[in-house]
Amino acid sequence: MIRPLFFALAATLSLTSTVQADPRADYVDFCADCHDANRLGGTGPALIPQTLKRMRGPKVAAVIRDGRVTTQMPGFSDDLTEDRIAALADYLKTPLEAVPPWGTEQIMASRVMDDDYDSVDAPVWASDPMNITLAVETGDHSVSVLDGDTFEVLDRFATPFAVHGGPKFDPTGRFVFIMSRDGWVQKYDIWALKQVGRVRAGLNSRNIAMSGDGKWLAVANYLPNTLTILSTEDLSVAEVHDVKGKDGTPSRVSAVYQAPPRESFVLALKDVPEIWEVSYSETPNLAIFAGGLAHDWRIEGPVAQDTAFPIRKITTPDYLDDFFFDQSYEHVMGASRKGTDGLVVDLVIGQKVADLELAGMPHLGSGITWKYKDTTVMATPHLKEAVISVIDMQTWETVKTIPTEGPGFFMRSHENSKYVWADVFFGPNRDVMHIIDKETLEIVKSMRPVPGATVAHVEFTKDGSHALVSVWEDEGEVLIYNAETLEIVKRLPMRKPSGKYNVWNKITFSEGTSH
Ligand code: DHE
Repeated sequence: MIRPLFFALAATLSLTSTVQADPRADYVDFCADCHDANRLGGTGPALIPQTLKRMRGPKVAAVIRDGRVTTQMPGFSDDLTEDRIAALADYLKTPLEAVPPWGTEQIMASRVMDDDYDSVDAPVWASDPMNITLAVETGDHSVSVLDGDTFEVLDRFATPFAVHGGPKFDPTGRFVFIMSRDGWVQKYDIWALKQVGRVRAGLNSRNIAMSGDGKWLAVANYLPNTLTILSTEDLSVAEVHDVKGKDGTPSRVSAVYQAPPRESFVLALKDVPEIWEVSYSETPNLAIFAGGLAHDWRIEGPVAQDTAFPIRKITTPDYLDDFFFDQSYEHVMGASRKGTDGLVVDLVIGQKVADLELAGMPHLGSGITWKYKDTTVMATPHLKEAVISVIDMQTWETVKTIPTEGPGFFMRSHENSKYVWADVFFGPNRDVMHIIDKETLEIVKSMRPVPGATVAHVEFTKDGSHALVSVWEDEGEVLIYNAETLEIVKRLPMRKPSGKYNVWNKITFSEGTSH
């Protein structure tokens, strides 16, 4: 990074002087070049509390002082005193005084389509296209494209900074869309092994959802309080909805999910006790939202069929942050903000139909289902309690609460596997992976593949024969297990690998994976 001489001189002099810390000035001198004058990100990520809150304790100050290895972020310990570093770190954690407009015009201006991208007629590789698996590596913000049979790495490409949530495949499994917390959406062509383009759909975003017909991508935003709907074809903006509850209260969007049989997106809202359903049907059929609820519909934006996304707002008895759907997508399970219980809303009638016993802050987004006796059960880990809840999806009763060696984040299984894999993400036993028998609901094995290292998040191959487990460390790896014998058959070195996503399991909505 080249800094004008007078800045360097001024900074060096101030090390020994008694100059009062002025974090705003230090931001302009040392950070703005890469992170933008408004702190919303440039070549470096956004430096706002919404992004930085994940870096707990003194970590922000440590990055300013020491930099980040293998990135372009230098350390500033030669330029700034400890006091000034601490003041700058505090400044970055204060909310922006004003959020700049980020509507259609700004989003479209951010869009970059790659000049060197050429479409191909067939994959440029010979692997099974349905068994491709992506591994997100958060250590250096990249994705590895794996052949699901040989586990050969076909490509490794750069993503935007800090990817969150599952990448979403189009229904053919050829294109994948990846979102970062700074609101960037990347389109990548798996056949061509090339990025197609990127667009910044929000300033701080949560996750994305693909419409069942593959035409639209919905982006849930915290900043601004909007839902952005993009065309999957060219990442152009179809609509940007201001998100305001029935009484006009603006709200952040906690998450957006697709409900393919309903031809809609379903939104969890952070600041109003409502569930929203946004139709992407070309002929929105109000009859499917039976029960005289047509008055809940509101057409916003242009009325033309191909650009209007009608919204239905359902009032809920509580704020719901996180969702899980049954396979029919009629019922949505929601976790209450208090983290003490949950409820079930029937989307057809727009009403709560059951309460759920869910203490310990369930992470419903990573819940899974399987056939159990004569019913279907759903299981979810809890972020604040060392248990897994197993719930009957017909009666909504808790079938079993399975004690674990610590709170977990992710769970996975596969139709062809008799086991559920559940990590222990928090606490001293975060190196443990539990194996649960789907019939007995007992933990049958607790594995510690790399003692002391966090192991988390599992994905299966298309046929369920192998399970891929992340060793979630800077110099980490993805361990390939034989899913039957539970033996490791291969190890792939990776940089802090997080989620893995198999094309087939995702596009067929396998019951063993999150949707
Ligand atoms: Fe996630 C998925 C919410 C923190 C890694 N996370 C999701 C989803 C939601 C969610 C709603 C499902 C959306 C989807 O995939 O489309 N996550 C939240 C939070 O509210 C929480 C607790 C706090 C926050 O700051 O956002 C949170 N999540 C984290 C992390 O700290 C993790 C471990 C590391 C990171 O990268 O930020 C993390 N979340 C993930 C991953 C998925 C995810 C890897 C996708 C899982 C999958 O298999 O689909």
